[in-house]
Amino acid sequence: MRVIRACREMRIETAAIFSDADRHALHVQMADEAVCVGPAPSRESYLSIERVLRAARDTGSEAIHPGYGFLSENAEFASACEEAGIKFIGPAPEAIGQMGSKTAARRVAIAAGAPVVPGTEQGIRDFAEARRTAAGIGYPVLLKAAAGGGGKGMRRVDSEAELESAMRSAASEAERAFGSAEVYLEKLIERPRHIEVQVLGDEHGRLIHLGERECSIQRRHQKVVEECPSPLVLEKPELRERIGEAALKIARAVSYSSAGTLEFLADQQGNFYFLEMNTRLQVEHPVTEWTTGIDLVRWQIRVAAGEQLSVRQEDVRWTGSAIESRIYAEDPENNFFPSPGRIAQYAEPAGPGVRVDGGVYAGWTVPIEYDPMLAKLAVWGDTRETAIERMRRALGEYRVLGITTNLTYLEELMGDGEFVAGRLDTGFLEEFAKRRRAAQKNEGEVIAAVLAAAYATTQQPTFAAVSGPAPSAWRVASKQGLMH
Ligand code: MV4
Repeated sequence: MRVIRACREMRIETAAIFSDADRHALHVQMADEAVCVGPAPSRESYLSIERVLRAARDTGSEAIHPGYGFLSENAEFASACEEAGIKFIGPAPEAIGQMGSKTAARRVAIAAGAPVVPGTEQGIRDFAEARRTAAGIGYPVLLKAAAGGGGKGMRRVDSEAELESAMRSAASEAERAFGSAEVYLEKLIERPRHIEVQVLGDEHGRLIHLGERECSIQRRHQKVVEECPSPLVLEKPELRERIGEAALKIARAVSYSSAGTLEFLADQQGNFYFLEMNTRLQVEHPVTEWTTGIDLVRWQIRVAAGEQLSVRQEDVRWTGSAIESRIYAEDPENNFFPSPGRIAQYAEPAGPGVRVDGGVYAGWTVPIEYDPMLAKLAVWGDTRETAIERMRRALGEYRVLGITTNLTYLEELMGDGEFVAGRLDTGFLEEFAKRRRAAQKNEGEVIAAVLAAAYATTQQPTFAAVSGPAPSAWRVASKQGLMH
């Protein structure tokens, strides 16, 4: 949807692909034409290089935007596009390949003089080497999959006694998930913040950074809320330039073109370390677009067409605060279990400072086969406080009936004292869950106390004693969990 919108504004015709499970998806209706690439399992459709390229040829496409996920960070796919004479809208296959190996990415960063987490530059070959290196780094350490990213195959190791079995399980998980058992070691940073930097380059060596995004609000390596600026940058404005410069050093070292993101961890002392690079457009790009006024997808397309990046680093200015919430079809009261199904009613929020990047409509059935993200809601405000209040307002306006969503949960999050104070780290959502449970328990006790008191004074059984005027249909639906 995002790519189709950019293309339409540039008068570029679009052809979408879809799997059997996505036959009725919104992007299929929105594109100028659409081609089925196979059955629901992504291996046989969206992940099939052959089928995607055939669809491109059949539609006479000149270029492919890979979106995010699926083949977007697949160097083999980028090469195959090149060989087929179809422009891959993204970086060169070499840059994707270099960053795809997390150990190679660390070596690039070290050679470029950027700060990296203390750890190994190569994969670990055996237990003896693991013991030596871990002792050198100092416990606790983190075992990671070289071909991984996103947290899979990661193991925390607190002492030498745990090292051998952790290595065995990390390596076998890595082999199963990524087809490579290579693992490496890093010093564990306790409760870091996750801050990433957006970069944008052309194919003539121009490269700029567009500042940071705060991405610490995650659950099981799924981001939930992202913002620009990071509250840490609001506290220490000089951090943006330092972390931006570090990102540029690394991106330059692989001659990066197109849009890319460098992930950093920031510790409680204000140090930051390069973690890995994502060589694609990211889900959370709207917050950067909004604070900088730069259309990332439009620029991806322009630089892929060979244009020079006309925005200079000194032209980049950041205005106000932007926040994005990811709207998921999931049940926060039931361990965030996916809640696919038919959307009975659907109404997006609107008004000042609100942007919805959605992919759903009333009457559509959220397929069980894929990620249950329905939409992204982004807001802008002149200050972080204004943006938070606007997000709360917009979440309250959002109507999704028929399935369970995280809308109410997000609304609560916008009112959380720690969030509002900007005290964020990667443990935030776990702590928030504890605060919620405590509040829910307290709410239950208050209701019980009110009912008891009402009965004591009126001698009338409960509901009639305490209920006011009859509630509206919306409110009844809300209380019964039919809404949101
Ligand atoms: C770490 C870390 C602490 N120390 N590395 C998780 C996903 C992957 N991209 C890297 N991750 C982490 N690497 C060291 N040396 C903590 C995490 C981490 C994390 C990072 C970003 C956002 C959320 C996270 C949640 C748990 C752990």
